[in-house]
Amino acid sequence: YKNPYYADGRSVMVHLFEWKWDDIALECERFLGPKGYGGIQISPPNENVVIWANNRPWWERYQPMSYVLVTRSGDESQFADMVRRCNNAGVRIYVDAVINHMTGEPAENVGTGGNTAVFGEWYYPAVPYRREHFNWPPCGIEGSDYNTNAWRVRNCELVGLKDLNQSDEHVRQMIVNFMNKLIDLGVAGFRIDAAKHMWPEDLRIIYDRLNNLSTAHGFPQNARPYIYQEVIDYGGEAISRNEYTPIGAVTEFKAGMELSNAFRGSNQLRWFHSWGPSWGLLANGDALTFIENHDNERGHGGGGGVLMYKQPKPYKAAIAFLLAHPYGEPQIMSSFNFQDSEVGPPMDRYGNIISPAINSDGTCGNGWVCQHRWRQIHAMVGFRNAAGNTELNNWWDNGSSQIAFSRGDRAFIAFNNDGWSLSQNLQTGLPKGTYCDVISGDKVNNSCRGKSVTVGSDGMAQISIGPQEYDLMLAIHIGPESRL
Ligand code: QV4
Ligand code: CA
Repeated sequence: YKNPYYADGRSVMVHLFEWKWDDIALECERFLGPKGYGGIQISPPNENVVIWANNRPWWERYQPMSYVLVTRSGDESQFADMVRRCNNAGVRIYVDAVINHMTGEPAENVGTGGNTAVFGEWYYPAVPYRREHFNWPPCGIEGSDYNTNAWRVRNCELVGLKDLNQSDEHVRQMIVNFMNKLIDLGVAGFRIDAAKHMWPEDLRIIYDRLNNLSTAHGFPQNARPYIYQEVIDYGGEAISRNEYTPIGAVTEFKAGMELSNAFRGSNQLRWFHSWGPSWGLLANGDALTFIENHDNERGHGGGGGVLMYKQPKPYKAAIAFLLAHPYGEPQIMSSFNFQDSEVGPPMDRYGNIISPAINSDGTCGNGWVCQHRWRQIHAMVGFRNAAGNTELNNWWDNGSSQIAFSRGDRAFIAFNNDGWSLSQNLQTGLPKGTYCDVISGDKVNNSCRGKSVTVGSDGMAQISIGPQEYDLMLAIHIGPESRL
């Protein structure tokens, strides 16, 4: 359950938060496939309750009404078309699976697929679920439970969301049917929403009943779905992420917290020489790493304090480190612009999501941020793919926040988060030649729009990054995007 089964030579997952299936299919073909992205986390594909009272907030999608594949992102045929086209473009799809709970008790009672429920009776006819399928009698998770009471965190309601009993055979079967349907449609795995709120032994039984990935969609024989479980664990709680690593990968929230802290200037980059488990992070193969997610970029999920698109310079640098370093399975966020933390994606007055516009310079419009299209970010996907599974070598630092390292003889990166210039002759590990820095500009017509770096036959090169430059890192690698 810990292998994302990316296509050969690819890496990096992007969360296309609230995107529509038709738009994702196009994005796979016109951008993500060509740029080397490995996969996409999509928003929950199953029917959710419609909440006009809050003007269609993004979080309505975390209140399931049924497992019918109809949402604002599209219907089942659009979903199937997206998965097929993305797989054909070499890009895998990972589903955000909301299986801990159903809805709360909203005033409105119609789902995105037109189904209704009887909230007061815990009755969801379109699944079907009835009262006996929920943890009973209902109780609400209180703040103090997280530190003291694992049972209540798992058997009581998370913010009033009706809590399914995953030890019930019928509940297991409905969840397994839903997930297997998605696997048969060609998805490569799942984010398990609110995994902390479910018992690991129940999850194990559910995972073990999942089908192998579909060979009809290009996966190898006997491939198990990639499973990464959302467990927020900064330490000190009654529930530990270590209870979940035996059954799948886990979201590593500490990675984004530490990198945000450092690139904000509150910690020196030299300490990242030992980045990985010795920082208290999960074992390499267990960790889904990211800077920010859809919750903490907007202060949900105990969030806050992480870098996000509104602080572009340190944010891009934190992502560059995340993608350059071999530790973890990295994911990046692709957001829509927001001021209000509840507001949903750009929509028309009927509630239909408005597609991103693609500007002539490749950036997005219509309210979509599209970090995955920022040059400094997609260039680092190319860097990671060029680096492959090479090790980290040639670490250098100045005793403060100027650092550099190489990945085997394939890729080299330097960062300057100090308030003065970096100007050094450094070992890049790369073959002799001239390389374009992929951060400061593309290679166009065999010349560099940004900086160029000349590597000598001994692998050494003069590296310069001033303190006031637009970006604080420089990256070069083998392969046509960088080498002249
Ligand atoms: C309100 C009150 C409750 C009350 C309830 C009574 O706040 O105190 O009990 O009414 O009915 C929305 C509202 C929330 C409301 C709730 C139920 O924001 O105010 O409760 O609906 O009506 C997202 C949002 C939540 C949202 C939820 C469902 O973040 O605000 O709740 O969707 O729409 C913990 C967990 C972690 C979780 C994180 C947010 O350990 O698992 O909190 N993260 C995941 C997702 C997240 C999602 C959920 C879990 C739930 O990443 O996006 O919550 O599926 O850390
Ligand atoms: Ca639960």
